[in-house]
Amino acid sequence: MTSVATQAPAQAPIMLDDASWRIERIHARIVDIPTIRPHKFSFGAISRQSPVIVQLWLANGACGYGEAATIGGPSWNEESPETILHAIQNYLAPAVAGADARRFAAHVQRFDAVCKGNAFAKSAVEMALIDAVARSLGAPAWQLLGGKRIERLPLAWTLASGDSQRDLEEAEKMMQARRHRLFKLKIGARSPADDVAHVTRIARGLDGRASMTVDVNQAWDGNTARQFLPQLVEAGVTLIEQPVAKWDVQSLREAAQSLGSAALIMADETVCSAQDAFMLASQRACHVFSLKVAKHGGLLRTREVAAVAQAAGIGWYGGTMLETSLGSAASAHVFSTLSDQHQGCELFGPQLLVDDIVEQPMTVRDFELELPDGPGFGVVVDEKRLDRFDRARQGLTPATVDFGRLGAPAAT
Ligand code: MUC
Ligand code: MG
Repeated sequence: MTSVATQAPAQAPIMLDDASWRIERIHARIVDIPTIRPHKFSFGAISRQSPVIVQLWLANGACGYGEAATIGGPSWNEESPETILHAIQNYLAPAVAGADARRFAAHVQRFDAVCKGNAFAKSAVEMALIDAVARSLGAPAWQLLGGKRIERLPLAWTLASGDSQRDLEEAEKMMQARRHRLFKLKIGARSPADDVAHVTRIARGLDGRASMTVDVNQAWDGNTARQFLPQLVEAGVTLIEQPVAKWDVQSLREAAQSLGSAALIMADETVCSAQDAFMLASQRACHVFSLKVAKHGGLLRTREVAAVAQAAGIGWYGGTMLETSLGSAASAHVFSTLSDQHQGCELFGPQLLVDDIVEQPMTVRDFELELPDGPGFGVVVDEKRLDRFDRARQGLTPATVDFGRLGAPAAT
């Protein structure tokens, strides 16, 4: 069935009677968009992203959009495009159908009552609610999120082709184009010694013209971290993301305490809820939180985690789950309302995909992302491109993750 979304015109009439804010319809779909090259993590490689795109219509005619992207099916965390779609269609959408869209906090609470976990799925519906209400008001979403404080953020690019020379050529291109001079290297798939050699090669090629961080995506145990983190710092790495398993808070804390001022330790997979944030802060287990709208369960929950960080003197970093410009713009709106104790952001997902689903992506100028205005998230979804990548229309199979490094999954 073709769902023709009618996006409210920029200057939608502000309907004041309550009935006009009623949630009339919610539609969700998986879209499969190839990446421009393989993107390799410690847990496997991807060659496409499969975000779930939510459309939500209000009685006043406004249509809002939300997105939840995860990586490599359920190999980054427990959620996958298929579970996200299932949770939205069968539990989250029915939980708010017919309700007043403006009651965001009440809906987030309702989501938790009907559905434990599934933060990625919840974030997509909450995002669409906020977009629809903001569009109805003809306002930028940041006005509903506390107000804009930051206009632009340094924008990181992730080097993850799996080949040092190719990574260096990519970095060179990005610096020439004045798009990126902050590079995040994915490591953890090679042996630690080979990873240190790779990082050293990249550092030599960048030759002080750019900053370098790494993301180990949980691949090292405490002993490996103890032995090899100093070598990464020696090679010029200034921030290390999730070096150990998300549950291994003691090793994370030890790394943060031992590296002192030489480099920052950032939690990613460990910090999902505000309670996780409080636990990490009370144990002084890291210096920075990677904020991601998907893993916190929405824009409001992202602000909760950021508030714990600010109270504890912990910095924040605008993380991504490699969303299209829709989810990236939504993240940019909430990041724009936060404190200036940040390490930049990595909302580069749209450039990793062969195509986007919006008419006009956000602007990148002089190595920084310009945080967008509205109405809504400030991007206009292109229905034709959305349909082109719609899995239901293409019959595409879910993205596969190359388990080369991890050994083929046991035959079932
Ligand atoms: C992650 O773990 O940080 C962010 C950038 C990237 O390349 O992967 C994501 C996920
Ligand atoms: Mg990470």
